[in-house]
Amino acid sequence: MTATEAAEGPLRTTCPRDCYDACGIAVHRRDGAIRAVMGDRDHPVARGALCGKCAIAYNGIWRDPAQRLHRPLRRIGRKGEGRFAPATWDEALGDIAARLNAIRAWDPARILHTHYTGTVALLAGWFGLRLFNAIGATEVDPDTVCNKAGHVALGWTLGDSLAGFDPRAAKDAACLLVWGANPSATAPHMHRHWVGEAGALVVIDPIRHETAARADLHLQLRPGSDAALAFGLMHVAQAEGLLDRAFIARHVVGWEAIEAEVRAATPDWTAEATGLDAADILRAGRLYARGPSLMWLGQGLQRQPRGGNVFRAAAALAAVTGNLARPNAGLCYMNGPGTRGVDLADLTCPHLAPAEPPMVSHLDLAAVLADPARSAALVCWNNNIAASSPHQDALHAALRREDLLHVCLDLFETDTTAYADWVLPAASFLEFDDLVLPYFRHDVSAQVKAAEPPGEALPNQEIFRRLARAMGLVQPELSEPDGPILDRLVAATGVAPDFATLARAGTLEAHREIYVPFAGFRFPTPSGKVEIASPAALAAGAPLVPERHADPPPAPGRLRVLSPASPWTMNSSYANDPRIRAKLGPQAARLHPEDAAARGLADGGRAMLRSGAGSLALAVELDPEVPRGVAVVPKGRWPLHEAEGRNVNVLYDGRHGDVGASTCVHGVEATLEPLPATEKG
Ligand SMILES: Nc1nc2c(c(=O)[nH]1)N[C@H]1C(S)=C(S)[C@@H](COP(=O)(O)OP(=O)(O)OC[C@H]3O[C@@H](n4cnc5c(=O)[nH]c(N)nc54)[C@H](O)[C@@H]3O)O[C@H]1N2
Ligand SMILES: Nc1nc2c(c(=O)[nH]1)N[C@H]1C(S)=C(S)[C@@H](COP(=O)(O)OP(=O)(O)OC[C@H]3O[C@@H](n4cnc5c(=O)[nH]c(N)nc54)[C@H](O)[C@@H]3O)O[C@H]1N2
Ligand code: SF4
Ligand SMILES: [Mo]
Repeated sequence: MTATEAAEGPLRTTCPRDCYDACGIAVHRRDGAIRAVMGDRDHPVARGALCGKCAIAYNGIWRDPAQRLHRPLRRIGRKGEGRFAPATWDEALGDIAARLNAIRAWDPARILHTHYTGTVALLAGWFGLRLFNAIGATEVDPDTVCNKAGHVALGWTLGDSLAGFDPRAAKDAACLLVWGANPSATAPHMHRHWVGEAGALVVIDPIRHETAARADLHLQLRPGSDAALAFGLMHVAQAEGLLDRAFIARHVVGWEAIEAEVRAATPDWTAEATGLDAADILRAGRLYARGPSLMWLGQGLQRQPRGGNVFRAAAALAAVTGNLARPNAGLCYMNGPGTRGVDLADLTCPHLAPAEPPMVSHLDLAAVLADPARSAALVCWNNNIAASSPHQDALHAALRREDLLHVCLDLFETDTTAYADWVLPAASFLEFDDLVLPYFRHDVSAQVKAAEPPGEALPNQEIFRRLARAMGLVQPELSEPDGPILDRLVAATGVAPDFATLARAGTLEAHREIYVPFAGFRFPTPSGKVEIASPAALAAGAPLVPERHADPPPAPGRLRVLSPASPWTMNSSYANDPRIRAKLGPQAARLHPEDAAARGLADGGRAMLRSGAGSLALAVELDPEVPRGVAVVPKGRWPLHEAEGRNVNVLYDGRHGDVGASTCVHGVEATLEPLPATEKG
């Protein structure tokens, strides 16, 4: 133990994974080296424990020097082979800068950059956009692979998708509705310590995950039938005098336009459309509408072909029952930096862009990368596209293009780095200071440097500063150092005067009183009201009002493939840790025993899952809790660890959802056929 540690205890920092929990971490060190990474006992969410996956990975591959990238790597093999030779930073940045400048002089929009939430810390997540804004590159719209439909739909309806309820409100709420989220995997501490705080817990999910199993009421509906359910729940409120007529009159536009549809959504109709029991629909409608109720809209919920419509219908339910803009009532999709007083533009500097930056959807990435007229370079950071983006076979084929300059920043050699011309070693969150604004609680948390990066690895933002310099770009924003930015952001939150003060505390609450989104009933829509009827939606080609829609059940012989989060990986992160891989077991499809029997499949047998886009050989796991017509194949495995070099994303052709060119990966339908035991997959 160092003298400092003896005096002050372990170093406090924050987990910056894309996770609702944003745990406080205690780093135990001895003689300057990290001994153990554990949950911070004093942190209100972590309460002394990391989740299982981080407890393994932060004490495994993330700190294993043999697994981490140390130096820039230059490709010496064919793309996809993953053969590299080490190079110096000067060689790497010199070559990348020269090639990017040449493309820039000709058509900067053919430089693509894709980034997502490998880390959500602000500098490592967002500083890089300054460079790409300055050169007028094309951004692969990050949210399109995750949650864009929900953002667009809530933007239309409420004016803001990033102002959600304060989780501290739960203990005074009569009902918490968890809709298409799986906290038991994706917010494990909220699952354990928080979801039970409200009077009643209602979960709406086709899968009976652990949070659903502990709920007072689990509505295990058919995938894609949630808008019909929302209308059914509004019907219960309408029929039982539980509508908030005063709220509707003052704060809602468009109730009259859906009222007849709500009247038609009787419990019997809704039961038929969703596969639920009418009695459960009644019970859920009463519990929720009586309120005060909180509605947590999960990201899994909107990854459906009509996910935008689902979100508009759900938000309408919250509005017409008056469960918005009140203490202990509200909805949460996620909480953005704005609820902490931070403007992301301070980090991304959109003013540097010569024009509105061009964008393409992740769903079109394979097609754009296959086309030299649309792409000449790709810079990828915080994002493992070869594992996690749709249309996997087509994307891998496009990444083999010899004339595409591909630069990839990561901590590890991944499926994506295997295709890169240059792999640049990034420092991990344990190795530099940064700021985390959790997207569930309204906290402000410090990420604090606990160790030196391995070898020559650098934080993303430093790599982008050096690249900008190598490219001869002189705007001062491109070289601004971390310290002043962190101090400015912390000061903007108001929780502390500077970063060092926050770092000593670890995490501070941004609001002393419970935060009430849309307080004073101020909705930042064009009308200032909740827009169930949205002219903006209509202008974008969507219906004026949400529709009483349910996807039909899969065609005979087909299964709806759901590929949600696994408790053992963070998206694709950690699937390279041997202890995590042991937890994951073989790639498998979980399905109902009757669906398996109908196909001649037994537990542990091998089968081929086949969609219009591709096919995947995997093991079969029987689970009576999975509803009929559904196969569950969790996301996050690394194609390069699989015999066939593929994961579940080979099945999704990248079809756009109804709103925002956003993913509808949970809308994939596939057949499943037995494979002879000898045929390897
Ligand atoms: N089938 C299916 N596919 C899905 C989904 C689904 O539900 N089903 N979900 C989608 C969703 S929601 C998402 S968000 C995507 C995300 O999918 P991924 O892009 O796989 O996300 P992550 O694993 O969070 O992070 C990506 C990479 O960031 C790296 N990384 C971590 N920290 C840093 C850092 O500081 N610097 C750098 N340079 N790299 C770092 C990690 O090592 C990792 O390789 O997957 C999508 N894919
Ligand atoms: N352990 C772990 N935690 C994670 C991640 C991870 O990969 N692993 N990923 C992180 C990221 S990037 C994100 S975006 C979040 C996502 O976290 P969540 O919001 O919890 O989303 P998912 O796990 O994708 O899906 C949640 C649930 O949506 C359900 N679902 C699918 N289709 C439908 C439908 O039609 N109707 C309803 N009602 N439910 C449906 C699935 O059955 C699943 O249980 O998790 C974050 N946290
Ligand atoms: S991934 Fe989530 S649950 Fe796990 S340690 Fe990080 S914040 Fe906590
Ligand atoms: Mo995500």
